Amino acid sequence: MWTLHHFTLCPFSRKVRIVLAEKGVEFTLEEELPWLKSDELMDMNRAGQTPVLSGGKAGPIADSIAICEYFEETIEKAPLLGSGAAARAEVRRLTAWFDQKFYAEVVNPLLTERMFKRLVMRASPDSAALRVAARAMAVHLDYIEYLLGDRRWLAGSTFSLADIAAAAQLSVADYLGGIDWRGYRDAKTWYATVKSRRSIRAMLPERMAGISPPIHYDKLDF
Ligand SMILES: N[C@@H](CCC(=O)N[C@@H](CS)C(=O)NCC(=O)O)C(=O)O
Repeated sequence: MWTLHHFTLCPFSRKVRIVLAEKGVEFTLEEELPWLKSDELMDMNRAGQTPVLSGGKAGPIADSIAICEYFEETIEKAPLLGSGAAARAEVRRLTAWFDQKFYAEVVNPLLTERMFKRLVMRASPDSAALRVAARAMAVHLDYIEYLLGDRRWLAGSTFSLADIAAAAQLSVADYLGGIDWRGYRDAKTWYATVKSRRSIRAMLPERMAGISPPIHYDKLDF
């Protein structure tokens, strides 16, 4: 049985959890606080980051992209990269967009200001940094609306890893109170549809001790 070493508010851990659930892979969860750099985490991943998957034939596998691609290559069920080179390129482009750009501009600042400073540093959030993240969030929501203008899913006509990467990042931003959905009808409808998938819905009741999400966070109709 696989074990996923994850952190509840790590969007990369969430992405892997959703992929494993979509593909029907059984796993247990082991919580890591990545800033503590436990010996166990460092032994499995010299980068000292979550997620890491251990216990299977190939474990440990570190890095969410390596883990997702491993299962895409080994399990045929629920293909997540699309068919054809051009479709796969678009899925990979948008997955990287959310993993890198959205994380750097929105989720990482929110995690720093609203989670790390509060729980670890016992410091107040920097309101200027939160305003910059809120402006970036609005730009990203506009971009999601633009993509959905002529697509059913973010990367095209089928549900893909791009939707999962985006939903994983957005779910953490939403937990941290970083999303004002008003005015983003298409993005909201898409997120409500994604949220209602069993693979994502199962994660939403979880809470991080010391930080409560807004009331709408786990509501499918929000
Ligand atoms: N590229 C990595 C990024 C993983 C990552 O940044 N994880 C964060 C938690 S969300 C972490 O462990 N941060 C601690 C650190 O970088 O030292 C992946 O896709 O798995």
